[in-house]
Amino acid sequence: MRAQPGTQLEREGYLVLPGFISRQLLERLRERLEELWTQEGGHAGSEFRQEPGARRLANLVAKGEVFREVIANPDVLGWVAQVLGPRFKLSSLNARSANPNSDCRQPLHADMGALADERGYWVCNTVWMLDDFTAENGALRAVPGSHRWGTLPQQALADPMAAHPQEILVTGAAGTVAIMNAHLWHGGTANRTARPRRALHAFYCRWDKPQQQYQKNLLPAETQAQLIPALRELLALDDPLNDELSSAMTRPSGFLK
Ligand SMILES: O=C(O)CCC(=O)C(=O)O
Repeated sequence: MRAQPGTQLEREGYLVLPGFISRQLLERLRERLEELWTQEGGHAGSEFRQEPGARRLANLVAKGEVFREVIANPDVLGWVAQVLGPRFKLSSLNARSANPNSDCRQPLHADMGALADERGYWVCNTVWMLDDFTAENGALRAVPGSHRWGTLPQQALADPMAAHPQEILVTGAAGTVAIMNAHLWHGGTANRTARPRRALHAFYCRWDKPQQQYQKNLLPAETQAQLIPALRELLALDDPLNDELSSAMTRPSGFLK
């Protein structure tokens, strides 16, 4: 089922679900991410992208059972289906922590530089807030309705870094999940507090598009062998079309491309 015209997700391009992550899951996610940041050190995020002003981690499906729970959450998958239709797959699972006392912010962008095509929307992100998202600590900014404009910020704006007159901040308490049509113009803002602002990005794409991170290549064979059929399907592990599309991806997508 597609998002119905008139629903907030279709009209504004995002939806905020407060209190979605249980206290126990929140703790497990924070603990595992901090462990990985310590273990990976200067390489953290390098399978995808490293970013000034933020700690990142990539390829998280390969890095713990707890992350496989996240990507397969049935309620989230239901919301994603409202954007992408019934046939979609995981594109990537990354973490991003906006560094304390940093001026760094992101340009407005659509994920993968994606524009909706003749079949409709093809990218949907879900932002799992592991800390409070506030006006001071690097909450996401977004321009409501921009997923329907058929143009990208770098084409339409003189300066995608600048504040947009229609932008809003997507805030929420730790434990909130935001579902976001990823054609929506959005970006991270500066964290002016003394504590990191951590989030997971479980990113999905339509069945006929390449994954941002080719899961079959990135997941160790032993992990793949243990996965239940529903997860294999979500990760497109047995999908020849995905092999063709995703293996042709030569470099990760940047913000503006
Ligand atoms: O973590 C965030 O606030 C959003 C980051 C984002 O939009 C991105 O990295 O593409």
